[in-house]
Amino acid sequence: MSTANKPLDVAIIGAGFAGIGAAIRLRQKGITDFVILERDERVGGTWRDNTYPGAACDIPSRLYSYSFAPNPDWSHTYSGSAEILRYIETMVDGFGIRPHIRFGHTVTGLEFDEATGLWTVGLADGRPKLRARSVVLASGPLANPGFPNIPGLDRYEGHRIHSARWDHDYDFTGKKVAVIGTGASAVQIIPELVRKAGSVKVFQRTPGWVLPRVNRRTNGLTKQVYRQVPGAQSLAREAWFWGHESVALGVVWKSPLTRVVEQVALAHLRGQVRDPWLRRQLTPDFRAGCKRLLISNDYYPALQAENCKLVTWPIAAISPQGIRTAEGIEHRADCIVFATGFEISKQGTPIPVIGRDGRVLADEWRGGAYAFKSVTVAGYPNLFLTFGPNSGPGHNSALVYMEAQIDYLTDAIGLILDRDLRMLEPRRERQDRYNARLQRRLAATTWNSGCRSWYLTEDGFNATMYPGFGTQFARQLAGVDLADFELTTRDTVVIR
Ligand code: N01
Repeated sequence: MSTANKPLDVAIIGAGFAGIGAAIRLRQKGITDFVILERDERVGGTWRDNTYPGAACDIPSRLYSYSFAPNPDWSHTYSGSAEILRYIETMVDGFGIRPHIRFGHTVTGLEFDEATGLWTVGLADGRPKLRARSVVLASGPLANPGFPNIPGLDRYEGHRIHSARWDHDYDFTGKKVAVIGTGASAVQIIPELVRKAGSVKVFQRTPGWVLPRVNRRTNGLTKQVYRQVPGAQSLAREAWFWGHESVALGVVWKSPLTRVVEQVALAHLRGQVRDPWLRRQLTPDFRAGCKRLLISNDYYPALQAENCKLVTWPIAAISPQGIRTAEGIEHRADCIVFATGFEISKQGTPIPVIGRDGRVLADEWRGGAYAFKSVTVAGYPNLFLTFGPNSGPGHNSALVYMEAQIDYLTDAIGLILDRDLRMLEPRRERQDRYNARLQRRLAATTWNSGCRSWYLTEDGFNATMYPGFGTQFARQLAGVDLADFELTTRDTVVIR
């Protein structure tokens, strides 16, 4: 591995699912001169950070994993966060990735030097800068907890916990707990809290569409089949993939099938909630799919437990003792759980990125982020994004999308090294054409149908989701099309 002085072939930022996956694919291509820079002391990203009670994936594990690292031992259809973290750690050791990881290395910024074709990677805590021919920015969109902008937040004297930084030492027994938020994290946390706490008040701003979840334990015989029958795991994965792919028609696009999804969710609500007033409070007023669909069998029952209460009055302020709602009631709470999502940089970059000619990516993305096929950006050669702009699925596994991005970017990195390129950069006109088409297609999707969600900027620009099938997303990334790129060799020859 290189020293700080000798440029690396690749610097990967982040040891979450994406960074680890990219590292595995690089090694499989014979590229070994790379490091993974990880700010924490452990791998796992989202699955290291989200350890709240009930944390689990709402996509089946067989599909929420890499096809190149199948796991016959998933315990359930939908696995919990600890099991997913174990899966990531097993990959790290099984594929020999651990020696590449530099823990406790926080990246502070990236700057490209056109003369040498190298990125300089700034590091916190006085560590010397690194240089690398290519950078994979795999820091993840859901890395930093987001707290709401509610007056009085700083004056609260009780205990506060964010879903993505759970405090396992806090004893909820007998406590008055307030939960702010009713998104994907909240619906997993609330049933667990209701079991432990004295009382739970759930502060809902917008009710979501909730679909039933059928979670089965995988028995020994099935695991045996997965282990011993060639192709059994990939067949099961394919079945899950196509099952999810088929719901795109109702979840991604506004179509008659969206009504079918809504009817299934309403039947679930009617089946689980008897009280018509509560049902009304829990009925969404936006199209299914617009916000992330929630998958839960125990959320509605938890809300109806004796010690739980749904509060739908808007929050006016947080007081030293609890939460004050708009009608003037103060709800005292020993602890506030913020299930309020993440700080997401759709109009900026997680760290400063300076490209060719001193351009600043955050400035270019001020109106909303964009890229070429979500992975590369004109003006920023040899930089590769995972979970970049418009790479999110609404109906299928993020890991399928991630794998497509990783294969694409590792092919491109292979090209840079094989041809000894100084710069590989997407052509701006191709990038513009790609995004113009993408935004036209987004207009017909459920996400752009008029609800507030973390997918959109304040102005309603969708820089997050990919408007299509997973198959289309993967196909557009199947192999690097050289016609999309400007390649510059070391002696400044531009290959057109
Ligand atoms: O966050 P969210 P999350 N006053 O942003 C509410 C992934 N994930 O952590 O809807 C009152 O979805 C906000 O209300 P509203 C998944 O991609 C995956 O739950 O904006 N309420 C909302 O209810 C997901 O999409 C899994 O009106 C306020 C909640 O806080 C993403 O993570 C599991 C408020 C935030 O919901 C984020 O999910 C969990 C305020 N001022 C998460 N501000 C899997 O299973 C915010 N809220 C894979």
